Amino acid sequence: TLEIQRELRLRTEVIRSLPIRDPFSHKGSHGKGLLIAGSVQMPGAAFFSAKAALRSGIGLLKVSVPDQISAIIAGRLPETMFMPREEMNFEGVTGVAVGPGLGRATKEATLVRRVLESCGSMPCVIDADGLFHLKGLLNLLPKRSVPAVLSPHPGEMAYLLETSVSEVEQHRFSISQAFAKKYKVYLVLKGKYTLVTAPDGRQVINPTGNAAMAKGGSGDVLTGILLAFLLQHKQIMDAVCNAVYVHGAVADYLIQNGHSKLDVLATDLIDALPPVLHQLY
Ligand code: NPW
Ligand code: AMP
Ligand code: MG
Repeated sequence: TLEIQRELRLRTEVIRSLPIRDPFSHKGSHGKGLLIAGSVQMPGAAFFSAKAALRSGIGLLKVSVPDQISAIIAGRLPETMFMPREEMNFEGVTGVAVGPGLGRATKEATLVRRVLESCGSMPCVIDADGLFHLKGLLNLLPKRSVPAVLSPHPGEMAYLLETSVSEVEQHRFSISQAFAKKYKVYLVLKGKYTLVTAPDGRQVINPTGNAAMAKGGSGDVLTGILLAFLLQHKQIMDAVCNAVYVHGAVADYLIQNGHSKLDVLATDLIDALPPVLHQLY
């Protein structure tokens, strides 16, 4: 029998399940994240994900970017540490995000493969160009002991499934459910009313967010929030649903507080995390 369990993420549930910072905690208690992102063409994407992760409570963050852009990011975000691409390893890392601004050169596919094979027992987020490289590596997903989190927009979902965007949009629920179950992943199908599906098929619809987010960089911000939240929540489903909720709530907050839907930048989403999180705590 096909039992459909579908619900709307409620603000009360977000408030109930957001992580409580132990008064005796230290930076190591809140996750040691590794972000594999960015390229010479897209340093911004790495910056957006990194800053969003730091603004979302992550304890320590290392960023693996090409050497040519590390100074740009360090200059604007000195809280980050760096791991050169050639020396990439997962020592002391407790969670990984891969993909934003990575580019589609074939050598970057190795990075995604290494995350899937070496980090099977820690949370990981695969987004953007990470999803592009994942296409030939899908068979590695079900082998992981901790399911991966994938955050495609409909274009990326269509690419992974070799179908059209309109097909994805028309069958968001069934397509998401089949994919999450088949590959044992948490699937975040983005867009208005982003749909989160757990590996068991359970589905949660996100009520926050607006068309101000329809601009380059918005998704990269979500990747950072996802990484930070995965390292601080007990349940993966709560981490993912809360990240998506907060990401949209930030855009809603901005258009209620001095912004129009035209002018919101990815940077603004990150800068509005503090007041939005303040309201939820
Ligand atoms: P279109 O454009 O409407 O014809 P890509 P990307 C479709 C980085 N970024 N619903 C779209 O269709 C990212 O992190 C860096 C339906 C097109 O076919 C990635 O690494 C930035 N369809 C990289 O750029 C800021 C949709 O999918 C295709 C859709 C590429 O990511 C920008 C586009 O997808 C960006 O974040 C939707 N909601 N969205 C930076 N400043 O460094 C898209 N499509 O080719 O994967 O392009 O999403 O921009
Ligand atoms: P990406 O395409 O990866 O940059 O991701 C775009 C982000 O903005 C996702 O989180 C989408 O859910 C969100 N977004 C884009 N357009 C809209 C919209 N019209 N309404 C609500 N959220 C949107
Ligand atoms: Mg994206």
